[in-house]
Amino acid sequence: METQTENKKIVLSFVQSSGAPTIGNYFGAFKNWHDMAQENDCIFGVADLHAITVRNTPADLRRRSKEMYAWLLALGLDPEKNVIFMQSHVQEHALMAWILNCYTMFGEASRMTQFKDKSARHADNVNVGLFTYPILMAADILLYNADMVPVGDDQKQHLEIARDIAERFNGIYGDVLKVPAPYIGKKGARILSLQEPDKKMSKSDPNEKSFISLTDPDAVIAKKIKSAVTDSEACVRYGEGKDGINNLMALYACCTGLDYDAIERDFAGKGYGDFKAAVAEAVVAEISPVRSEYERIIADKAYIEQCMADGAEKARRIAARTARKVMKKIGFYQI
Ligand code: AQP
Repeated sequence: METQTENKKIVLSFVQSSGAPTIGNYFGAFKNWHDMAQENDCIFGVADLHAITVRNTPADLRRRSKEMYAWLLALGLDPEKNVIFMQSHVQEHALMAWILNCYTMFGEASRMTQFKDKSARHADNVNVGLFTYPILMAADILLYNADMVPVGDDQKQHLEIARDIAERFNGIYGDVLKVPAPYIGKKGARILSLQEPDKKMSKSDPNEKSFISLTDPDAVIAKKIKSAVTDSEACVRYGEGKDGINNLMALYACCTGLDYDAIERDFAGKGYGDFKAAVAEAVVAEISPVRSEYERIIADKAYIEQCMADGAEKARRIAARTARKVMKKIGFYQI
């Protein structure tokens, strides 16, 4: 996809290679990506540069990055039609991030809630990369002239700062960067932790019972859902003070397409045990075909690496053009 196809929007989204994807990633992002890829020009990236804001062993980072790339292929995203690439294979991301650092105010970066959450969780490693993460994300988005960026609710603030940075840059240099719009899917926008349902589900949560990973075997999924925190009312209904049940209802709705009224009707008079069993069955039915496809793809290293090389080449062409334009506008000496 060298240039934008007529009338199609450029849709861009990334996922960090910080662990196996969770059903939060799947419902909040991947399913929307799959739907959007049918009608738009899509660019999907594995954000391995973002993944080093927390410590990884080199072998783990390499493995996780390849695995996350394979998950994107397993979702059915077509590497010929879309650009699917590894962020670190395109050096313009780091270049553009540095440039945009200089157009971002310290105060606005300080307001990012994810920085506050993550620095509390990784108190022994509050590095500057964790702080400037949203600026690298702005670079990811702005390099590709994205019209739309489908993200989960948790990333909305980062998208807003990307828009602010683009507008500031354009205010100085003219209409250089495209200001992207967020796209937050209605269902699955925020899947919460199974153990602390006032927090979002995260793949790097140290408590493994808090998330369902797409690699979890069926029995583990059922066990994790069975031990999900609920409340003492024993009534399947969506309401205030029922974060745990609300979350399970959201998951069930994502899998079955039912709305909350229909779920309440179906489970009227039934206890949480029955409901949790139904949620587990629905989640397993939803993700097991993707997992089988992933297992097929991950065994084919040559295919994965060929897709990565093709994706990087396509991404580099677009990113290099934007970076050149930006550098020229700023006044870097060009030869
Ligand atoms: N719990 C969630 N509910 C809905 N959407 C979610 N996303 C992540 N968690 C949820 C969406 O998935 C996309 C890719 O996310 P990411 O991996 O790049 O970053 P993240 O938001 O930081 O995800 P994690 O799982 O919490 O990663 P770690 O633990 O490494 O920080 C994004 O569109 C995100 O909105």
